[in-house]
Amino acid sequence: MSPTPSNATSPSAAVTQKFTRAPKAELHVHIEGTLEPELIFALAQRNGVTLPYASVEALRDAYAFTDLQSFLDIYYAGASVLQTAEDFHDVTAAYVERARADGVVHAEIFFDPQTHTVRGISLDTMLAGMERALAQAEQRDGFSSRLILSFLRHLSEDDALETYQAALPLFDRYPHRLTGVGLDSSELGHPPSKFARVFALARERGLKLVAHAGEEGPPAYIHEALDILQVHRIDHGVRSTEDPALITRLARDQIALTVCPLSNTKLKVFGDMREHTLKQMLDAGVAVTVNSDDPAYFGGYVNANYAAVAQALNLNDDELYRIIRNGFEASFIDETQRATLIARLDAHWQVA
Ligand code: ES4
Ligand code: ZN
Repeated sequence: MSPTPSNATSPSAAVTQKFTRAPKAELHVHIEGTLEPELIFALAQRNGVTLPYASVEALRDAYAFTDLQSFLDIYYAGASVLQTAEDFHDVTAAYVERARADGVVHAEIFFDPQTHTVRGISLDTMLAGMERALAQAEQRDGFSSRLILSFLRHLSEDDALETYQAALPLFDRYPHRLTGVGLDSSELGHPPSKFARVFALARERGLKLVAHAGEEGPPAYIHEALDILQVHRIDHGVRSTEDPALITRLARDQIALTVCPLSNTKLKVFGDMREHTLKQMLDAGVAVTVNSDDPAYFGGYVNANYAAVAQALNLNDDELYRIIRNGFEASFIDETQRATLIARLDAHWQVA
């Protein structure tokens, strides 16, 4: 049987079927960024919060971003509906369901505690809700996960240190789940070096370390995240192509980048997906992964991110396999689980 003309002219069509169902890891997703407008309205009503938007449609219409800050302003406003452990449970359970539909079998999920503690919500409340959803997903569906506590870089390091100290009992209570710290929010003007002390404490404690760097910020911020914070992965890192020595370093040391293609085009890091640096980095041997960042705001979960970048950059079957595999290689899981998940991917890839 010959393929239809549309298949013949679309090299990514055959590949599409295969990767949509492939088991994957998602290593860069903010739980607050998975709040769909419908859930924002439902939680606002449940909690008696008045939103400055008349309807779900009006809120969605406001999702026209010009840069990172224009997004963050709306993202923090949306996150204000999260108040009770039940709310944190519900947003987490909804994310897991949606991610599972895209083949995600392991997720490492950021949360921004300072966004909530400033409103009087305790770390206990956040963790209790998220843990209940993630433990259930693990038991019922075999969905494995980690949580990464992310510091807001537009706030002071003292604020981050206070947050870190307050979280110490939670690292003890949820050692299987809460396994790392990260750094996010407004990048320009807030270099990684600003958070040297809090990352040193987390490192001494043996936590996994990641930082957003080279999203809007320069390659120098990526060097700082590696040299000063000593992170294990870089979130975004898409501007690393501006520094050939950095690309060589990332490839040599196999520092994974958690790339989020739809985020980068929605926030105008790239004017068009065809300008995305993912393939250049992949060709140079950098361990790039594909992730959704804030899928409720950027127009797609993990498969939509793969599809968009695969089509724009003409990624072939082998390249997609490598990116998916990189996700498991870069996951903060033990070697037994890593081998199991890669074997599942290989079994799928060979027969699909
Ligand atoms: C974020 Cl896209 C992005 N960049 C930096 N910080 C963030 N927090 C949530 N999404
Ligand atoms: Zn992010």
